[in-house]
Amino acid sequence: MPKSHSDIGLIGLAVMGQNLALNIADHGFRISVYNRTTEKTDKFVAENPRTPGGVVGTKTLEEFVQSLAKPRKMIILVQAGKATDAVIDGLVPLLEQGDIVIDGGNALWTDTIRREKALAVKGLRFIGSGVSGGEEGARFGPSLMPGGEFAAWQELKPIWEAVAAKVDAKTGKPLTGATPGKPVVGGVPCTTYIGANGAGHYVKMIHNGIEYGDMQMICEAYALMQGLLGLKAAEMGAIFSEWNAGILDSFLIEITADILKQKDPSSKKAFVDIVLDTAGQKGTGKWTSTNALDMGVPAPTIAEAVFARCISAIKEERVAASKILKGPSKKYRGSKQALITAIHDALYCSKICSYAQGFQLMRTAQKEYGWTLNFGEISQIWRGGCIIRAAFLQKITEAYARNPTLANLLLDPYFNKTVKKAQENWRKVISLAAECGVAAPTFSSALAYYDSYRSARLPANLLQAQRDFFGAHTYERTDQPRGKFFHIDWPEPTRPQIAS
Ligand code: 2AM
Repeated sequence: MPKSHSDIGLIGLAVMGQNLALNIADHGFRISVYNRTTEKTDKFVAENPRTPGGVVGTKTLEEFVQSLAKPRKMIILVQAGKATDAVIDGLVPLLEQGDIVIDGGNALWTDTIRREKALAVKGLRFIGSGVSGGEEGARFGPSLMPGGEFAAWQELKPIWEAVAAKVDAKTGKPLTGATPGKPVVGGVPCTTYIGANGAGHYVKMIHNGIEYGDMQMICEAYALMQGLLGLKAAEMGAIFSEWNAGILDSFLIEITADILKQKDPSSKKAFVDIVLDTAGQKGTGKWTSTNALDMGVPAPTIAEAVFARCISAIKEERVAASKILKGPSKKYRGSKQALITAIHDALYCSKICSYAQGFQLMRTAQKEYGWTLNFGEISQIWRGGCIIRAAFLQKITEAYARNPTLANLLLDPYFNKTVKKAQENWRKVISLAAECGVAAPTFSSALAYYDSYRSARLPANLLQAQRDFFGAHTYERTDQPRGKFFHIDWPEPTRPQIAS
């Protein structure tokens, strides 16, 4: 017998919304859809007449709400920010106690905290869920990071687990091969309850910050192979393919290999060579870095990745500067293969540091916001569906299984051993980059992070003395317990006498 009401609804039929709606319908759930511009709804419904669950088009929010089974579950997938608030404001008067509103957009986690609170006062439940994986992920299995009331999550869980990406239970490798109407069967779903209120959107933001780091690090490996070895795009494409068969096996390395092998259809040149070197950004990397500064957590590699996009954006200024500012003339004359291997190792070590920073951010945020994050589960749900999916995440999952309260990924025996073994190559690459004038901001910042983190004593003793000198900011002593503060009377600094 056909259902009288839909299992779930979705508002916002842009690319992500359409794909997620079809994914949900493919799993046998009946879904109602609504879009501000009705023509989009009509077109979408007309184009998808036969799905296993069924897609129901609605023309007004009232009709949309009335079409849902109670307690109602509805996903909002509109532009983050004002549009989300506008949709929520439109929905609230139409909803009943216990209904569940799910924001699947890239919301700022503090907005999610605010919205959850405001809706809770009205007896409505709000879930902020990170959705990662782009268009393809939304269609055939994204990584889903839900936060909000636990009981509300349990009601959403069957749908979220069904539509999420799946990985093999033993190897952690993504299960692929889904086609329209035929989703992947079995496997471990890439979703889990993250925590209260804004936890899901916070973790999604960290995912994106890490993604910024991963992308920039790959670009630096490319820049180094090009700058130090003069390799051409296709040759580098082959190298990235090789790397993708090893520990760097990941979605981003795989697409990099494909991009580097791609020819430009009009000029027949290597495609990357005709793409202008200015990168855009939508803000989640910046949010991650701002949050790192706000919480006082060192995440320099992720921030460097954001700054690298910023410096890329000032193209005209760089072109002008390139005619004035000169670098070194030194060229690399050593073994090609040895340097390629060294760049591989530098990339892997830098990646470990970048992830270590992302996880440290989450560790501090959970204290700040009263969440209990499960880092092993978070790394598990990133193994499939999302942009940073990688074999490497299995190593992180294993690290947190060994020690759920691990202070820093670098301290895990596997990562410690890996960096120890590879650091000579890592350092060699960074020295060469400096000597030959190739910018490697995230590689270098990751190494500085590693060297700072492993230092029992940093030069901050001198810094604190400076602060005590000019501002009487006090200092702690190495021969006294922590928390006792001292100040000494400094001599007046000699200032130049101003003639009267
Ligand atoms: P539209 O098709 O009517 O523009 C991405 O922009 C999605 O968000 C689209 O589905 C868009 O609807 C929707 N959207 C943007 N701003 C909105 C708003 N203020 N209210 C409702 N939907 C909005």
